[in-house]
Amino acid sequence: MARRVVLLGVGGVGKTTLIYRILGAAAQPRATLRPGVYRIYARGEAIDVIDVPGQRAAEVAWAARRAGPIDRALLVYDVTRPETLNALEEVAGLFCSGGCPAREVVVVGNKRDLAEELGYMVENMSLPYPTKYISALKDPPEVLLELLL
Ligand SMILES: Nc1nc2c(ncn2[C@@H]2O[C@H](COP(=O)(O)OP(=O)(O)O)[C@@H](O)[C@H]2O)c(=O)[nH]1
Ligand SMILES: [Mg+2]
Repeated sequence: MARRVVLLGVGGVGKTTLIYRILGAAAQPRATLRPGVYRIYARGEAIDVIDVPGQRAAEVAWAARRAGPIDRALLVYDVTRPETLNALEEVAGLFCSGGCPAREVVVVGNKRDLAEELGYMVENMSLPYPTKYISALKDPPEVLLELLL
């Protein structure tokens, strides 16, 4: 069975942008299994990347729970918008309520490029998971791919 990675986060934080940049990096052909599920092959492994629809926290969390067991959940927020980190706390709480369906959870602070331009960045101090800061727009695809592996 393919490794399953789900991206969670409220609308506008850059989930789809991140997936499309990674798809561009996959050396082998990929297929869209159904809307929002992309299969890629990287380093000899099949990975299904699941882009959960929804704008609000509850919507996103429940859509993700319906996806079944997950190897890794990437909790994505926008480092220039503190409210997206607050919303992520709500998403994480609902997604993992009564037992987390993801074996691993990683927080992803996106839009680091924009934060550098603005001169401030919202760091994750509230969610107790390892955190990576990235730019889905500017980082090389190979670096972004590491988030899935
Ligand atoms: N500056 C900057 N903009 C980004 C980055 N990632 C995404 N965006 C922009 O943020 C907006 C929302 O992105 P999208 O991928 O649709 O977010 P989603 O709703 O989480 O899927 C788009 O205008 C993207 O171009 C980033 O790393 N840096
Ligand atoms: Mg999207």
